[in-house]
Amino acid sequence: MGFKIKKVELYQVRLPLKTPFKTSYGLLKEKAFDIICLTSESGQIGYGELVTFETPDYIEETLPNSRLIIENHLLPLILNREITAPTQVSEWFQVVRGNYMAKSAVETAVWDLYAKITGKSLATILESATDQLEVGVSIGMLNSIEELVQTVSNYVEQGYKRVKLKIKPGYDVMPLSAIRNKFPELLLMADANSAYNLSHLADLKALDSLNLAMIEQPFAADDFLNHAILQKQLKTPLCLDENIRTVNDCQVAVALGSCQSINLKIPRVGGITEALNIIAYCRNHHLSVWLGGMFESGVGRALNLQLASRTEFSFPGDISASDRYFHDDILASPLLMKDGKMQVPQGLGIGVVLNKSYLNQNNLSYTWLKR
Ligand code: OSB
Ligand code: MG
Repeated sequence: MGFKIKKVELYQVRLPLKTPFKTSYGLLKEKAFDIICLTSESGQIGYGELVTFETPDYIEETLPNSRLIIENHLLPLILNREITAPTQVSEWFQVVRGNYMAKSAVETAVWDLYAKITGKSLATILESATDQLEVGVSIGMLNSIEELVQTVSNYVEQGYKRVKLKIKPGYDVMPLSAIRNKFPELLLMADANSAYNLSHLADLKALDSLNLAMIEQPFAADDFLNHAILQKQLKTPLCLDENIRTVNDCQVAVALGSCQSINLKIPRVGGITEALNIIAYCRNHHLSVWLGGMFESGVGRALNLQLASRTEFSFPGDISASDRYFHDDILASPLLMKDGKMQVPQGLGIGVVLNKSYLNQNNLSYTWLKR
């Protein structure tokens, strides 16, 4: 049974963060993102989130570029074309190089639409194994150690099962030790977002005694070799985030020994199809895989919960409740934590309902193509 996409609409949204988030590369005060709505000839609607940041500081893609790629290069590949399986879409998108987040926004919307047309929950289609998940929280750099330890305490009290701290040279062993001293048993890790190089070897080795679950992305986004050199000198597992866009990147990482774990973000790998390929590869090659985040709104967050409820994901992901980031969300009922767990949406498709009046009041909405 196939279907065709007849109409594409877009909401351009900005949600202020409750507190600014500081990383090794900058300060984020507000998350801009788009919600892409694909309507089938039967009138059903699939949602996808375009998570790309406005500045090319996490990876090279930017929000305005992603919009152009979607409009000029991706939509023409799918509009009015018979779709029988959502995996076809990622195949058609291969003629467009890179631009994984742009591809993911459209591809995930097709998966949602496919699930809705076949009358299923996307959780079921993605082989979800549980309806609730333990999750972690990612914490930006803070000005004082007291504030940091207090922030960690609050999250632990709220039920977060793993804490990730953003680090950079000069902000690493001190804040991490402060957290470790207060919480000797906490599942704790660090994320450098590429802030280090081989000249910082001593700084990185100093983290090895803190019993960290892993160190994420110390070196540059295209650097597999130095990650391998570092991994040989650390007992703490390394995790790659920015490096991993395809299964092939995982193959390189395994061949060289660049990491022991993958932070999998659906948008960073171009969508669900490649995410599933990467999960299978990790399973077969003894790489641990866990689900990362991009400050998603409810649409991307619902999908993250659904994929992360597969059996391969035992390490708590960066899938915090939306009230950890935002005052408002774009869903009729926001995704919140209950008894230390996040519920996996079980309704049709991605299983969430948009708050249309909020979206229409606060944001730009327009129709791209109508045929
Ligand atoms: O490096 O994992 C990262 C957020 C935006 C961009 C990159 C990263 C992050 C996070 C937070 O660490 C993830 C989240 O909680 O959504
Ligand atoms: Mg990261």
